[in-house]
Amino acid sequence: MKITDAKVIVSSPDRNFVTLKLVTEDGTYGLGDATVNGRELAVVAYLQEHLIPCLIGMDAQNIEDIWQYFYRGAYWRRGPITMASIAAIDMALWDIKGKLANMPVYQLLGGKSRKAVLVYGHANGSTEDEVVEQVGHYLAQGYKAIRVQCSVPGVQDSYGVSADKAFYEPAAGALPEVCSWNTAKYLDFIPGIFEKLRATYGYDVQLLHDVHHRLTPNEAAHLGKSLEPFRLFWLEDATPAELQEGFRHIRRHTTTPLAVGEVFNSIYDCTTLITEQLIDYIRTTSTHAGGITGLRKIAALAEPFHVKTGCHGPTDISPIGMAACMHFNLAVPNFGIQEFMIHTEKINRVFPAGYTLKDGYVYLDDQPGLGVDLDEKLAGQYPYSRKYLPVNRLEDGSMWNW
Ligand code: EZ4
Ligand code: CO
Repeated sequence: MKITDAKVIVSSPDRNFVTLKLVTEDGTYGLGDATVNGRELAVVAYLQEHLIPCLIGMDAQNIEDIWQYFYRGAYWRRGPITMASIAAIDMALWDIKGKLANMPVYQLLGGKSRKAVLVYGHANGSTEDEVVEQVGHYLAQGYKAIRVQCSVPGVQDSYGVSADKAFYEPAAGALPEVCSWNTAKYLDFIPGIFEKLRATYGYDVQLLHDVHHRLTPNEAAHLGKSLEPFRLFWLEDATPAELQEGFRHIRRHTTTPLAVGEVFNSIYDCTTLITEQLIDYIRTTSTHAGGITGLRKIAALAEPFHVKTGCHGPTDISPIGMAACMHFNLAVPNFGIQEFMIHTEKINRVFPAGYTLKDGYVYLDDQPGLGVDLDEKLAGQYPYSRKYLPVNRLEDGSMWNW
């Protein structure tokens, strides 16, 4: 079943998305997500100039071989741009295989290991009271797990807090917004938020928090300890993880569960973290870590080491990337949780998707393939516009991690 056509579609229905469409000789098509927030056109060039010329004429049925061809065959391996490009091809090929087999992709991955996918929502607020109210709002909608972010008094533009409560989107502007950071103020403030939340709502709801790479391992260890009484589901990205060994120190000092890996793009980014059992959840996601094939390799490594999956799922993952995660989540044995952000109506019209949220779980319908389409005509009405993620500086002006 030869691949006869490949097209990269860039559109911006409320935010930028890069979508790959592969067509086979019998007219079957598959869709893949290649969106790298703030660096979109680098992936477009990589796909158009370097991968698509090799892809035309290949047998769409050989998913693993095509994955290996673009991974091993690149000479310059790994990296977010390469792996997002491979991810889009991989997703489109799983979509095609599902359509050819007349089965949803999760069936091809071994079938359902659970009835539905547990997801977490995002409560954020500028004050403690607002956060408490927002958590209540998510509980009322049936969410079982909620990530909580709050503005830190004295810190301008704290991560994860936005005016639009349903749709958090950090990418904006003609140039990167400059945020500020103060570790001492943050460490002082955050445990009180969780104390208040437990006092208000008890321990039945799962609470999560994202540090967004802002602490050193020692500071992270301290925060993990101070949060222990409030029994978080996880503490995310406590420190940057280019140095995987950095997590040894955090792990030794706290029982707060640790999650990391949304910016990872390959299994080699997490071998030490997984095999030394330094984390509890691995956050690699389909769009950024080589598609469903990449995720399966990482999850298989993680399974014997008691590490569960917790795929990244912000608004910059398109409904196609989200569906790829959902099929994987339904089938993978060591599933933990899935991050889930509601896309806007406009996005959902461009990408009509076959998954639905109900009472804190996402259900997949039984459409063949990934179950997401792309309205190309509508997508064409929303042209790309350059957007950047923010950057972060300390109060003395030093660059810090956003
Ligand atoms: O900052 O997706 O857990 N979620 C996150 C996200 C990321 C954005 C970056 O593109 O950390 O909000
Ligand atoms: Co995160």
